[in-house]
Amino acid sequence: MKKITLLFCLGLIFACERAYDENEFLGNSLNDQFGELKFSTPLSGSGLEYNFIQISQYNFNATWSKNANYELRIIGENSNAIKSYTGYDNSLNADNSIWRGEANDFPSFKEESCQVILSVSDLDTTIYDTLNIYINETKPMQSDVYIIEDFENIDQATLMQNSFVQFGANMDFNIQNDFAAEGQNYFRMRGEMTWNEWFLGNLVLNINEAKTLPDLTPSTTYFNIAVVGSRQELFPEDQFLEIVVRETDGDEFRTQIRPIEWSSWRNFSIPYSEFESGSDIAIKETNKINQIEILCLSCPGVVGSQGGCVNNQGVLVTTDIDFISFTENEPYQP
Ligand SMILES: [Ca+2]
Ligand SMILES: [Ca+2]
Repeated sequence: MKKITLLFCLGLIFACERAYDENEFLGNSLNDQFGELKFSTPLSGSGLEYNFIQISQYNFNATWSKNANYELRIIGENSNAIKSYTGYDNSLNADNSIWRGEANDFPSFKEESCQVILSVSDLDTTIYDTLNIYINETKPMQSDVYIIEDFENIDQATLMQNSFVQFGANMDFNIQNDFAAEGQNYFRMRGEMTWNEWFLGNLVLNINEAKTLPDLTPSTTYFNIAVVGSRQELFPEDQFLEIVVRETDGDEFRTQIRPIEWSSWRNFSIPYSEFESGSDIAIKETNKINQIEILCLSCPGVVGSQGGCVNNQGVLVTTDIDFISFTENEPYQP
């Protein structure tokens, strides 16, 4: 009898515990579903000034009344750089909003004012809070970045001394200084092929002694380049870049970014191991790289029977580039 009573009591406790858990679960869920969405503590950061040289990471804080979808956006007022965070939670904290000064993609942040916008949404309401901060010092360059060309400290004639621009309409292969991915300058590769030719022009970068790479492992090395098509979102069919890496021993390795049909800067970090060679015996030796060629190509605006794309007539090819580098161990972080 004693045993039965004990079992009964245990059963009762267990049942009560289960009922309590269920209630709690229902309560949270009901609150998440039907409770009013409002901030409990407002959006705050770590002061107004952000110095990523002195302090490597910051985070943001806020709490709201229930679990809901949130988006935090940090927007650089001059650069238009964006860093964003999204999730489903009832707070921003050191676990879900760590910021080391990086942007989602190019353009990178500058020393500038930034607006921080938090939006939290349930099925029928979106609440906002905002904050203004200032970046005193941008994030330090990650380790093991080998910059090949950022177009900041080179003049047009020097840059183009080994390069070639095809005959065509509106050919524009020039350093530009509006809306760069990084710094002030980038390189425009633009034009229109009015005859049956895919190749518009190239940029040939010789790697001099000062820029010679160390002997890096191809499988942990990335080739990085910022690329954007037309800002007008009018893209010719099949415009692309071909990238050729050459070594002193005559080996060459190629890859393509194809097609290019987006209108804001994107960083491409291509594992060097993915570059292909036509030769079975070519060996990638980064310390022997002495030239990088970037070719701008597009389906020409001629009829299909000639191997072209008739819809490309009158459409400008645009494959702008910036910040060409190699990195070791990880992709370049804009
Ligand atoms: Ca640049
Ligand atoms: Ca080689």
